[in-house]
Amino acid sequence: LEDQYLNLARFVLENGHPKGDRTGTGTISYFGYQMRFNLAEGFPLLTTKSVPFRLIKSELLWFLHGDTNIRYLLQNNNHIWDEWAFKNWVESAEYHGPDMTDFGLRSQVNPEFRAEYLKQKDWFCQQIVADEEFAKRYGDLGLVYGSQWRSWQTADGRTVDQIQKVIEQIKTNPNSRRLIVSAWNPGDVDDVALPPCHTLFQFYVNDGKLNCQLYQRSGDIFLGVPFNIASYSLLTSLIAKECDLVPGEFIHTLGDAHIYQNHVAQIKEQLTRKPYPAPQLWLNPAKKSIFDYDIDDIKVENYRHHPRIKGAVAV
Ligand code: THF
Repeated sequence: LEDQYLNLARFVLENGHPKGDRTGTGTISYFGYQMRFNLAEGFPLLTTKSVPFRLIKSELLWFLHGDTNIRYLLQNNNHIWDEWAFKNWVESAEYHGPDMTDFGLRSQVNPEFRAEYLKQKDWFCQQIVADEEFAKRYGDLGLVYGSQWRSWQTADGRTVDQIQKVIEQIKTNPNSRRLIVSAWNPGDVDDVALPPCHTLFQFYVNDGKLNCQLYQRSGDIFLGVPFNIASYSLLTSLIAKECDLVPGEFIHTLGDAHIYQNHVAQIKEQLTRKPYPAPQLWLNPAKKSIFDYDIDDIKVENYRHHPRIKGAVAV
């Protein structure tokens, strides 16, 4: 199971080329790659480093609730989307703290700046949790996954709940070739902080199994992709359960598959490690609708893993 990921990392290290990027960090990049994870073999949470599954669950539940405000994430001690909201705050007229221009890159090269940045971001996060009004103004990431999945805005002013609709279609018309959810809205992408990386996914029902393929336009192989694999495998399992199907394959297709230059040492270290058997996913049998799950209704069991490997997130 995990070999699919390790082969990707090895392949991009060997065959990728240096490529500049929006964040200024620099990457090794390869265009077009596909992995297949058979979910019958176990749950594809990587074991060659510790991957914090609690962050994956709370992020997915956040998407599924249609929520786009990082307040819910912070209440669950999940900080993976902080930078994007923090950017809104420091660029606003209300912010009077130290200059935070280009904080992503500067915090990686300048330890003094990093300390100040972390202090400001800490204060910001506390404020989001403590003050609902502040959270409304600065915690919202706008038209990100939650909103595109659950309330896609149409030209004539309606909204479409793509998740609800695709589940209904899987139940009533499983042979459909239109079992698609799109997060990429060309009318919006110029107005959002971070246009969706997981652009589009499609389901396919065969032999009582639910398969899912994701097209991801851009994949951060060291930090993001392990999250994305687990997140979509979880989503597939949740929807399969609601539709009385078993999870089949998760097929992960990547566009720009890249390893950030400041993750190369980490990924090489990871490639020296031998995978453990994959863990299993546990879903509370009392829950049926995908919209009813709480954090504690979802668990991984028998998760044996190598130690954590740290890497900085490019902003
Ligand atoms: N930006 C970049 N540069 N890479 C991404 O993968 C990415 N995401 C989301 C939005 N912007 C992105 C956020 N997803 C981590 C993991 C996933 C993220 C963002 C950050 C991360 O830092 N993971 C750490 C653990 C962090 C912790 O414990 O708090 C790790 O070691 O895995 C694409 O989805």
